[in-house]
Amino acid sequence: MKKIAAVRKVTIGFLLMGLLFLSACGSNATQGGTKSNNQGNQTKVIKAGIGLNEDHPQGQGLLKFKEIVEEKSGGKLKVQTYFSASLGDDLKMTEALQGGTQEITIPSTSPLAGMIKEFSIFDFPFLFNTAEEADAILDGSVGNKLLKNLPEHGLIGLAYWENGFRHVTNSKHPINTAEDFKGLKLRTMQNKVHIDAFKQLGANPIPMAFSEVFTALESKTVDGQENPLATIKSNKYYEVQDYLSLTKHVYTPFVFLVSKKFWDNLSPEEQQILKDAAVEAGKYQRELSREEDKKSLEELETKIKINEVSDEERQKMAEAIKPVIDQYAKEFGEELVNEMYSQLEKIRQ
Ligand code: KDG
Repeated sequence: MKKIAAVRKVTIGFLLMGLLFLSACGSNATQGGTKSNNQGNQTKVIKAGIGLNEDHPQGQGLLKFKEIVEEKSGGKLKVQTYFSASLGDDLKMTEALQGGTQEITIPSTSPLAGMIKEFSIFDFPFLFNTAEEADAILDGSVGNKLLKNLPEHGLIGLAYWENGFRHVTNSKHPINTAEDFKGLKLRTMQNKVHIDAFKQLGANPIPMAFSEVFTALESKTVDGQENPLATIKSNKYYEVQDYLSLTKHVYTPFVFLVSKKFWDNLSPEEQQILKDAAVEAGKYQRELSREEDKKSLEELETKIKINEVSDEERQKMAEAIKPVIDQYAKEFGEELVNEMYSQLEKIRQ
């Protein structure tokens, strides 16, 4: 009898301790983005993950976003930042937003074309001559039309940031002409316009996620890759590549995404804070990206053999790829594509 009473006492003791522990945790737990302190003041925690490093303009832009949001919300919105694909690559993080297990990511539009094919109109090689042209199209009717397609995919698009103009690195030979692409095993983003464009130039495109690129170059699974200068520098591709050819063959935007599941639970004031911060930090990020593009070129000149590609040869590459663009323009919708081209024509007048 005494023994049973003793066991009962111990069990009740453990149960009480367990409950006490849970309630203690409860007051500081991160539950679906919301945390409350002992005074019951609600703080919403925002998990924001990106693929590039903290030192990259994408990382610095995210830190600027965090600063603005926490300042404007008086600390009621807290941004937890995750860099270098620590939460996974663009597609994995985008799916996490759709599932509501992550709140923010800023992927390149190219991998998203698998979900919203029209995003790939920005992947047409040699489309933009300057970053300012890209800003005008992205921040204009064309860019906004594409953002409006996102909610049906469980995503909210707040702004476009800059990944930048892409150039080719490889371990075989400098690329001066379209001919020089022949037989090169080139890593591309998971984007069919990029894949078909490089195939059209005679290269052997191998799509893979961003975080796999360095190892693929180092192990010579691929001969080369293409990215903006800031990424080639930040991810130290010069350690495993010999040639950098300034092809400037395509411009890649980033799109600032929020989980619709999270967004729909925010107040209009909180939504406005995130929207304004994404746009303001985006302006800062674009400026930083353009400065970093110049600085990276200077720095890379001491680390890898660089060659310019003449406009004449870039023109020949563009002509060789044109059949691919014409084919995809039909698929993505000629009305939207023509709206983009006519706006570009106006800008260039
Ligand atoms: O989030 C970062 C990636 O979107 C970006 O680096 C993608 O340019 C990219 C690439 O080559 O995958």
